[in-house]
Amino acid sequence: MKNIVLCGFMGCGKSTVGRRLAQILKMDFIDMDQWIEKRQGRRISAIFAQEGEAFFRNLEREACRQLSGQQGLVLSTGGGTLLSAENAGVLRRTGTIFLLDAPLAAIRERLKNDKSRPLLQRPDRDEAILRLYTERLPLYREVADHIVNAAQPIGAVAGEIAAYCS
Ligand code: SKM
Repeated sequence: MKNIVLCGFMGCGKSTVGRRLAQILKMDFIDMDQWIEKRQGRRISAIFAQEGEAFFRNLEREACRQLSGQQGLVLSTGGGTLLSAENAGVLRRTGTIFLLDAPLAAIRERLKNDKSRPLLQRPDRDEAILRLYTERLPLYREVADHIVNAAQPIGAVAGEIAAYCS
């Protein structure tokens, strides 16, 4: 079976849905942010602070190359991974891309107490979420093979993707 690649904005549920989906389909689950953190031995927030965003994007590009070489994966990507046409092309070679399309209000709610996102650690956090969401949504939609309504409960989102894949 092709890899299942989950894409979408921070807080849309990629990691939680991915873990559930992998259980349902008996596939391996990899969270790309965690995969990068493990190999780097530091948190993404530290990578951003110590090396800058461009360095992180290179790590992401390398992760896409390596992980697209594996099979049978449910892969939850970082919120910015699939904004790169190169990354999308690499991951699509061996995978199908699903966008978890969550409404802005749900995203705001899920990100409310989340301090782990370097792009949102700023005084105008609310405006930053709105700006990034508005900029990114059309790009996510363009790159996705399928769009799933992520406002549903986790089990329903995972079930919908599993049904596409079986
Ligand atoms: O990959 C991390 C990182 O914080 C960047 C990011 C983004 O650009 O939306 C989302 C996170 O998953």
